[in-house]
Amino acid sequence: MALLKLFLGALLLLQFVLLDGAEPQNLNCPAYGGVPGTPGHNGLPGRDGRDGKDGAIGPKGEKGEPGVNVQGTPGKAGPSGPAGAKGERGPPGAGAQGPPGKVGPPGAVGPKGDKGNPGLPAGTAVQSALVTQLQSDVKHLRDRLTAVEKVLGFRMFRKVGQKYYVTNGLKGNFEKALKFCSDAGAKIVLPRSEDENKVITSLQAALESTYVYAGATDRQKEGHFVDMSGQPLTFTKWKENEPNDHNGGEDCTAIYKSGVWNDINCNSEWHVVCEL
Ligand code: MFU
Ligand code: CA
Ligand code: CA
Repeated sequence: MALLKLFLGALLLLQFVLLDGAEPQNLNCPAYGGVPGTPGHNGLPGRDGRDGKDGAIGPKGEKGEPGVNVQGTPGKAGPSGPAGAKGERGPPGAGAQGPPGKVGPPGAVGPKGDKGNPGLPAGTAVQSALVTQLQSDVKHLRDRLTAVEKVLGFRMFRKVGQKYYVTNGLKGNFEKALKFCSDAGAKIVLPRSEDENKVITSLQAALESTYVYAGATDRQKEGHFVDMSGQPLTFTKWKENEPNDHNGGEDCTAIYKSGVWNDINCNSEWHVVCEL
């Protein structure tokens, strides 16, 4: 009897376990689709992309003006030089007793001095550096003023980069051109770039000049044009088929009003332009 009760209890328990885990039964009700919900918000922005590749290297900049603080600080004073030779003996006195003799030569070198004081305090060092800088700035300004004052002595001038091109509208052969420029503390013009070459043509337009002499010759070696220091030319603007040493007698250079160059006879007379 007890065994039957136990069996029935176990059966009941098994039924609960099985029914509990099961899904609710479909009760045959009709199903309707729900109303669509509102769209969700936009997501957060994504992370930054990776860096792009480096761009190409830009063109070279123009040459800068010369610095003003180019002079370094003065060095320490050097040691004193050796004593001079003993002076000649003075003439004897006229009367009974002559005047006292000259002071004798300096004595022998003394013993080594004590160790010097430590360096100046920081504030004074800054002041002394400032004075040095000002001295260098003043020198630079003086040099510039000297150049500008020279330029003002000419009838016409142009500034190009750090150079001044000057002229008095004078004409002469190559030798005369060289002398005129050197007497003025300048050099005969020699354009070193297209920019400089253009500035010459602007002076030529003002002068109504056909040719201006340039400081380049092939007197040393035919066909090999060099500047007045004998250095090869770094910029040229020869006209087509030039230099041609026409008639075997063209060793000087002239800039035509259009800017192109021609080798010409050094004795012909053309406008003179100098550079400072
Ligand atoms: C060209 C030039 C000469 C000269 C002559 C009249 O030669 O190269 O320098 O100007 O003309 C044919
Ligand atoms: Ca020649
Ligand atoms: Ca020629």
